[in-house]
Amino acid sequence: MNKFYVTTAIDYVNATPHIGHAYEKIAADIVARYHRMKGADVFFLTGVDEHGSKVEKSAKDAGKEPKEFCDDMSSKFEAAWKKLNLSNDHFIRTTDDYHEASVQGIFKKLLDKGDIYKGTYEGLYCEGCEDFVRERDLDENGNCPNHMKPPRKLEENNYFFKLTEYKDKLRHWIDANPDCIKPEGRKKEILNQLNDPELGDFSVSRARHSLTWGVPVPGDTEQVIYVWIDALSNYITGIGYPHDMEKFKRYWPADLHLIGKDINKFHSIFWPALLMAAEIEPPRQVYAHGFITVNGKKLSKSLGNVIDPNALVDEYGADAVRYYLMAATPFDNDGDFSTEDFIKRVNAELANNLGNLLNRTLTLVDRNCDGIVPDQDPEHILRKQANEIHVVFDQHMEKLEFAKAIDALFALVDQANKYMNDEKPWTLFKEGKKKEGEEVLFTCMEVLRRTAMHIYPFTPALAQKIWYQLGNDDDIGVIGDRKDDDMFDMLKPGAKVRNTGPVFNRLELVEAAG
Ligand code: ME8
Repeated sequence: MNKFYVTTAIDYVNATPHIGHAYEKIAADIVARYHRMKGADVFFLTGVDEHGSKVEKSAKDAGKEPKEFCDDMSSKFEAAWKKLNLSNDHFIRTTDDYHEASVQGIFKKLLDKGDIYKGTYEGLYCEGCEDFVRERDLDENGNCPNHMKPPRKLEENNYFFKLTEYKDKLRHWIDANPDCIKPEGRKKEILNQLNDPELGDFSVSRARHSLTWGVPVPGDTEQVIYVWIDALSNYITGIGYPHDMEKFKRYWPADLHLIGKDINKFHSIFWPALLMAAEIEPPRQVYAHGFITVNGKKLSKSLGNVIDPNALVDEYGADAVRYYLMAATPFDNDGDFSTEDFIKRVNAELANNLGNLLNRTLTLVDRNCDGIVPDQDPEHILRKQANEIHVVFDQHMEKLEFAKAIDALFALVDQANKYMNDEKPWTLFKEGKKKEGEEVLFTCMEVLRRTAMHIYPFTPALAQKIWYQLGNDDDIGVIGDRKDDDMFDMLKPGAKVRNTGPVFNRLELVEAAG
């Protein structure tokens, strides 16, 4: 059996989850559900990043001890992801004991090997990035362009990682594995950075006097492990490194690290280099997605445009939010969120095009076929189109072109609606052409069945409702347990359909939620 290991970035818990965080987690869930349906042994990991100066400061501002603050914030992330119907196999917290112990073990291994050494660092540190920044990258006001805040000067004795030893190896890894960094533009960005002579060894610890909230460096009470080393390690500690090596070997290397474009360097340079140093295979693919914006602007507290995914789900439901975020934005680029467009699109596609096709079809089956799936399976052109869509859909899904996959699927739904309008099965039945009428209904039901299977990773609850209404019984199980092999010829003549009302209720705009 194939395995598929997919991860997300782990979010800083300095603030509550926003729609950008949700976007990435939903994408990973879609990938996980898609591969489970393909029959793979999937492991889907997500979680939270709890250490570092940013979180330490937020805890202080909230008047709480860091651990207490993290407990509270982490539970908010976990609850938000449950609400969005994420099917993660584990939720990792970087304050988990097994994780901290493993991070110390990795650090010690590299220290013993000489890949980590002691030195002095002097530079500008941006708390927002949790990274050193270069003077020439600051804006005209001396601010970090990502966080619009000035970095602070830092001079410390730190431990360093010998990145310079690994630059050639990284280039070789990228050359030998053309898909290891995606999209292509992000790969170019990494190659440029690797060719920059200024990219040298980087600091992997902080002096305890400047940061206390972190994993202690083993054997040095004065130093704390740099938050990025701690955070990146989650991808291996979360599947058992080194406490459950059987599980680790089952899933590593990661098939897909899903991350945002702002943290590509950490994942496509630092992380594979650290793994090489630790003699662990690098991941198969790092995919750096675009950002969700609102009115073309970055989500930011000061602009007051941060959208809470919980409020959206409460008002409109998880399926609608999942669907819209993936359908309306190109995954490899930035995409804008607008509540008006969200409502319009979801109503048009899920309620009208898809929901109405099901409703019309089942009403006609009730009226003309005693509510029984007819025993008519014509080799209609739509079936051929559905087969083609199956291939196109898969091609897009493999490349994480979610919006294109959805477009392909809805082209088929549109075809089925048109076919129903053209063929007018209600007239065929009236004219006594029962066989012809049944053929039209069977074909539409077949399209609906396939659509339900394809759309399942995006809108699992909606897909299950369609599945159930089409007359699938418990012996067939829930739709997510279906495997890709079942994609063909599964409609069961003789099954009783369940026309129990709209599978997707039209949304009405609620001002407060958006
Ligand atoms: O970077 N649209 O955490 P984070 C889409 N802890 N994605 C967005 C986004 C937006 N508007 N804003 C943020 C960190 N993200 C580290 C990661 S991983 C070992 C450590 C994405 O809370 C962002 O790009 O700042 C990242 O992938 C994730 O949300 C967490 O961001």
